[in-house]
Amino acid sequence: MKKFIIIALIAVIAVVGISSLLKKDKGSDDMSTMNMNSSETADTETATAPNAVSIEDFAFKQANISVKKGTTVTWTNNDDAKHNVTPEDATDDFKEGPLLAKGETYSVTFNTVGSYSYNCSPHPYMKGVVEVTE
Ligand SMILES: [Cu+2]
Repeated sequence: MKKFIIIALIAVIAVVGISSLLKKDKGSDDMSTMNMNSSETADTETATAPNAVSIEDFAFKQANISVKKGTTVTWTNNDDAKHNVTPEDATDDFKEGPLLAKGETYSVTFNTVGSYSYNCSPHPYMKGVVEVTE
């Protein structure tokens, strides 16, 4: 009878021990999965200069940007087609740019706070806005 009790005790200890080990493993698995997910999220955010606008696929990217007063914004044409930057209301700072071939750039320094809408004169449906803040 004593032998049976000892065997039963060992069995109980073994079961409790194994199940707590399994729980631990599961917990650490969840943790590592979470860590992987958070680093993946960070990687997907690509850092682009806030004052750079790419012209690609017949669109300005990003179409809407916000910069501080005194910032020079540079547009780069990455399309095979020629594009330009044409302000809706030209100012002393912001004038119509030349037609840009692929790889060419156009830069404008915005010295006055305001909202500057522009498009591409050959393709007026291509639109963008530069918000200039204090
Ligand atoms: Cu265009």
